[in-house]
Amino acid sequence: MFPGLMADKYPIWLDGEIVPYEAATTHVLSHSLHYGLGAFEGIRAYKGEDGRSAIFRLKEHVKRLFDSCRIATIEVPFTEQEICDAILHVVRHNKLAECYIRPLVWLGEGSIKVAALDNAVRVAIAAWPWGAYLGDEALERGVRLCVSSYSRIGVRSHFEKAKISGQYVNSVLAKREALANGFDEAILLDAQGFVAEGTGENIFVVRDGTIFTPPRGSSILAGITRDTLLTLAADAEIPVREETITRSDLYLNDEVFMCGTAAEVTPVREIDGRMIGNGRRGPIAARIQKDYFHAVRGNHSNHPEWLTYI
Ligand code: PPE
Repeated sequence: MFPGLMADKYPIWLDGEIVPYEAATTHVLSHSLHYGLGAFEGIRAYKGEDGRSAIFRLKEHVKRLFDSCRIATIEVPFTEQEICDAILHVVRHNKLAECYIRPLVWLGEGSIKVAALDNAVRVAIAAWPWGAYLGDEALERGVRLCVSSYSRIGVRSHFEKAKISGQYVNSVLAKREALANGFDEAILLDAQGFVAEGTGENIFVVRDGTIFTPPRGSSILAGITRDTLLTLAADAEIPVREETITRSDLYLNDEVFMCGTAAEVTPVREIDGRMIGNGRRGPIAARIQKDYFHAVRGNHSNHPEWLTYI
């Protein structure tokens, strides 16, 4: 089901040092395994035309990890700078020119009571090569989506700005349902029925040359890729409106695409069995995708501030 994963036994940074893959373990009575209080990030590194590799928007990802922990009332036993350095260290140690990086903060063994105020806070950073999240063809041909039967958890009980582990049960179930029904990915509507996001991606709709995406503060993760695309669209003078999107907008449009660190910029060719545009990657998705891959690789990019060279 996950080709390549077993072979990717790269050493992992664990609580301050690099350990062999097999040694990066936690006890079955780790609090987070039972209750889901933990936080994680997904970050990518890319190699540019000049042969140099860089981590994309490292500081922003590490800041969001700390923001997630603040919301989750977890005190990280490292500084943001130490975690940035640790990420660079593990990527260099594993000699990875291009990779996905997964920092995880969780509560270890100790009390198994709900509050778990004194359990050790553990931190791991894994890094391994990872290709296209939604399949190799997805970036060019586009993916097939369904509107999920699950709603995005509402902002009264879901911290939309945090990547808190337990919150992802909602995504896991929606993704499993979509795959079981033969789709590539699900779109979740929020509690009111407005379009929120994919299980691990933000969503963009194009109509008459304007890009629309749900606003920050709605039931979406304010993705770093989303923010990148808003900047790239402004650079390209493509008008963007952050506004509420309905299910009608998913059907009445010229193009749809999704984005995320893992998913990068993935065009959508079908939603609920209805063809989007002409069923192929549209011109605005193609333009934004090209600009995105230039930016992450530092090729012909106006945003060197987004790169931390390895
Ligand atoms: N929404 C959700 C729910 C989400 O999980 C992600 C990231 C995004 C939007 C896009 O955020 P950003 O990566 O900052 O642009 N999903 C991460 C995890 C995917 C997974 O675990 O699978 C990711 O893309 O790394």
